[in-house]
Amino acid sequence: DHAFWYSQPVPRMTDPELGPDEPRGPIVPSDISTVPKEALKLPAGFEWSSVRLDDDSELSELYTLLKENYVEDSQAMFRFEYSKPFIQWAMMPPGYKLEWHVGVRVSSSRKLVAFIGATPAEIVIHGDRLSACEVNFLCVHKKLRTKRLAPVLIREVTRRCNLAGVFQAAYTAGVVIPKPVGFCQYWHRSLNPKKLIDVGFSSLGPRNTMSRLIKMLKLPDEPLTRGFRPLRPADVPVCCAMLNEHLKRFKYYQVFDEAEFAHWLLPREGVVFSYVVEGEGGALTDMASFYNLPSSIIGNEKYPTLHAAYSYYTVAKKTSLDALMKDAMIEACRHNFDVFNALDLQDNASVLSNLKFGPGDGKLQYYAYNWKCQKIAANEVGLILL
Ligand code: NHW
Ligand code: EN5
Repeated sequence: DHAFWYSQPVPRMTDPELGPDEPRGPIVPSDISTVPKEALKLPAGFEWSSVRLDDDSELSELYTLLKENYVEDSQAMFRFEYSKPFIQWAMMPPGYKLEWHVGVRVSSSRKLVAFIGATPAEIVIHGDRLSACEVNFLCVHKKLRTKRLAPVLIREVTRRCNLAGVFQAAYTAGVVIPKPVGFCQYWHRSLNPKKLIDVGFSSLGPRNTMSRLIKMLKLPDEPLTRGFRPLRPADVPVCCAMLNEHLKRFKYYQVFDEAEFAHWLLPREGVVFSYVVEGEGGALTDMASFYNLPSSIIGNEKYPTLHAAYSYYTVAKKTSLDALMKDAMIEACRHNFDVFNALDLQDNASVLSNLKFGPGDGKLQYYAYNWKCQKIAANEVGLILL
């Protein structure tokens, strides 16, 4: 089994874990001279087509492909619905490459039926710094599933990354494939419990009532930390250094230059919400952020959309992580999100229960392509992919 993945430079499922003193490194050497110059062959009737995400009609095609065919929960009740500005944010960081936005079209109709995207990133894993890429938005139209198209997409994006001298990748998935370097669990904090229960996202415990639950989950109207305010362009140098310094504590993370930090963290309406704590003398002491990733509620007439905020980078230096996460949730509530989601990575596990999060039924596996290394525990994961 795993006929595709076992042809790739990834560990086998049955490989023993690397011991603490065994050397880490690439599984196959990086040799740009042997990378094929021509695209892989697609099945007859399909062709490669890089998707121009700065063109609204091509962006709309990818948006629709994902809205109708991307990730669902285990019971197919919810499906991610990344917005168009979110897709641009996720796929067009500084240094992005059009050729890494790999689309597949039906030749006759031009219909976009599959996609995989990669973006460049500096990744640190167990202290080794790699000029790598992050891979996301792998999607094959529902009518073309189980025809081994996904391996062709993955091989093609790999070839295009290799041509640019990139031989390692970071990616996450809800499924287990060879071979995770670690995994995290999703936790959820209800902001709008009545709607969440109505749509089957959560349920009312046997010894609970709606009014008790609403009261128990009620948040203040305004953030509680004095000096909590949106991140601004002038804050970028200080906050970029703060975040990079914070991430050094973990075993899998991304390094941001100031342009990347500005791209990933400056507030974008309806996409990413970021805040700092500004002290009396104007010193920036902490930051918090979350992104907006709604899901369609499959087959629900009354409520078409679940509005979910996902915890993004939070750095607690002077203020407690607990207080920062709570202020982020208060902001999410003010912006009418239904639920606040977080992974148990970084230091999150230590505050989630207190803040009335509960564990979800979803796990997120972390992967490293073409890199052999030791397993990483959830609280040693610093990397947050979208
Ligand atoms: S995870 C989200 C992935 N997308 C979805 O789940 C959307 C809904 N599902 C689909 O569209 C975030 C299809 O089911 C997909 C599979 C396209 C998932 N990752 O075509 P076949 C990401 O985007 C393997 C990797 O027949 P299909 C990260 C599967 O194990 N592999 O299946 C993406 C099997 O291989 P095996 C996955 O259902 C990272 C083969 O695909 C996978 O029609 C990509 C079957 O292919 C997944 N999520 O299409 C890797 N799901 O060996 C990047 C299934 O087991 C690697 N498979 O036989 C790095 C590349 C860059 C390197 C640069 C140096
Ligand atoms: C790569 N960038 O399963 C992304 N979500 O728990 C791709 N469950 O929402 C990888 N099943 O537990 C994506 N409610 C992998 C995740 C795919 C989506 C997914 C899970 C994460 C999820 C919900 C709904 C379950 C519906 C039935 C869930 C319980 C919430 C409850 C709130 C109150 C406190 C206890 C928990």
